[in-house]
Amino acid sequence: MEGNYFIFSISIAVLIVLISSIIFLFRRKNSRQSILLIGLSESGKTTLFTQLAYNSFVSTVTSIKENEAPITLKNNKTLVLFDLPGFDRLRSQYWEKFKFRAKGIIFVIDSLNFMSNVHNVADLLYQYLCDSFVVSNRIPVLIACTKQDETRAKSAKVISSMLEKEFNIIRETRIGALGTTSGDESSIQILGDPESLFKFSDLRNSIDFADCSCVKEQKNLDNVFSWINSIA
Ligand SMILES: Nc1nc2c(ncn2[C@@H]2O[C@H](COP(=O)(O)OP(=O)(O)OP(=O)(O)O)[C@@H](O)[C@H]2O)c(=O)[nH]1
Ligand SMILES: [Mg+2]
Repeated sequence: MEGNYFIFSISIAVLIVLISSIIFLFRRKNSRQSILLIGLSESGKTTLFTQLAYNSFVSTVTSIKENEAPITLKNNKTLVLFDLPGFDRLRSQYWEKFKFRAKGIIFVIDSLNFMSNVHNVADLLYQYLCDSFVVSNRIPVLIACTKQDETRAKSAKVISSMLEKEFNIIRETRIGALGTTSGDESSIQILGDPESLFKFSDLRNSIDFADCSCVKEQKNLDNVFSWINSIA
C-alpha cells in the first residue's frame, strides 16, 4: 500500500515538473516576438524603423532611447519592432535589456561609409554573433546594407565578402590571444571553423544580407520585408 502511495507521489511530482517545463519553454518562446534593429550610430536604424513601421521618412537625430512599434506581417501575425540606440555609451546597455525579446535581429550597415568604418562594423557584428543568447537560440540575423540609393554605396555582396575577410583577422587576433598568458580563454570566442577561411554560411545561426534604401524616391525595402516574413 505504502509502495503504491510512493509511486503515485513520484508520478505526480514528475508530472508537475513536466508541465512546468512545458509552460516555461512555451512562455520563453512566446516572449521572443520582437525584431531588434541594431548597429553603429548613424547607420540608418531609425530611418529604417520609421519606414518599416509607418511607411514614412523622417529627419532623425541620434537616438538616446529605443523606438517601438508593432508591425503586421503577411500571415496577419504581429511582431514588435525595436530600434535601439547605436550611440557607443548606450548601445550595450540597450542590447542587454532587449536581447531576450529577439525573434530576429537586423544589423544595419551604412553602405555609403562602409569602407571608412569597416573595422568598427566588423568588430561590432562579431560581438553580436558571439553573444551566448544569440548563439544558443540560433537567432536569425539580417545584415541590412542600407543607403543603396547613393551611387558610391557598397553592395551587400561586397560588404559580405569584406566582412568575411575582417572576421578572419579578428579570429586570428583572438586565437593569438589564446596563446598568451593574458588571454582569459573562457571569454575568447572563435566564430566558425578556425581551420578554414571564415564564411557566414558556416555559422549555425542563419545570416542573410540585403541591399536596401529608405529615401523616398528610391525606397527599396522588399528584401527586408521578405526576411521579416520569412522568420515570423
Ligand atoms: N541616402 C540615404 N541616407 C539615409 C538612409 N537611411 C538613413 N539615412 C541617413 O543617415 C543618417 C543617420 O540615420 P539614422 O536613422 O538617424 O541612424 P541611426 O542608426 O538611427 O543612428 P543612432 O540613432 O545614432 O544610432 C540620417 O542623416 C539619415 O537621413 C538611406 O537609405 N539613404
Ligand atoms: Mg537612431
